[in-house]
Amino acid sequence: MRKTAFALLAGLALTGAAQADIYGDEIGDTFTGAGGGILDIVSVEVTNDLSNINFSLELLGDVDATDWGKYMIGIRNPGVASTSTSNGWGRPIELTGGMNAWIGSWVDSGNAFQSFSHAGGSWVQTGGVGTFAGGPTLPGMVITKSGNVVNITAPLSSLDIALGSTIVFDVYTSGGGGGDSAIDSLTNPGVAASDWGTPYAGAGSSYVVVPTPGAAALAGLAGVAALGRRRRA
Ligand SMILES: [Ca+2]
Ligand SMILES: [Ca+2]
Repeated sequence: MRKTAFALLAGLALTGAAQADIYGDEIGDTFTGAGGGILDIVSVEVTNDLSNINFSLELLGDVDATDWGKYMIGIRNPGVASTSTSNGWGRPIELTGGMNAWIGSWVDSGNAFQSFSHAGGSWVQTGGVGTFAGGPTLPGMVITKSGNVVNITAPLSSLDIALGSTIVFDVYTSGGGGGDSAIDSLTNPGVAASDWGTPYAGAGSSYVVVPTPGAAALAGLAGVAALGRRRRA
């Protein structure tokens, strides 16, 4: 019995915070070489804990050397009925089937991002961190850049993401123009937009937000087993 509990705990340790889903993308799948690769997504690693979700974007170019790129994430939550064919920034970018949460970020003028929700039927900014982002700056909100990597951490609550849910998401790069489209899309291996303002729609990929209900139940079981051990000690 005790061995079973230990095995469960070991398994949870392996599948908990250490779990990372890495989504690869083609290189060179942009219509323009502007920015020297900062608009070309190489891969994105997604992780979450009980409070926050983290997106680590690996780009072909160096965002310290060239910093005008805009990095955006569109999300569809299954538990939110309202969806939009647009996004929090009103860019010509659509997640096929709709989205209801949005992150818009930039790494010039200091790093910053804004989170948006469409849960109420229209886009509302739920939080922001960094220069010009507005607020509120929620606990857990962080954006950093270094070399080829942009790292964004957002509270699950700011994006209506529920533990155990399977979200659909895509990551986009763009320029600073208000009408600039998705120059690269993580989940599209081809050229996303054929020009700066060409509207883009793509289906996205799925990510399972841990812990799933099954894992949570196992965690509870393991916790009871640990409590039993302490009481016997
Ligand atoms: Ca790419
Ligand atoms: Ca792509």
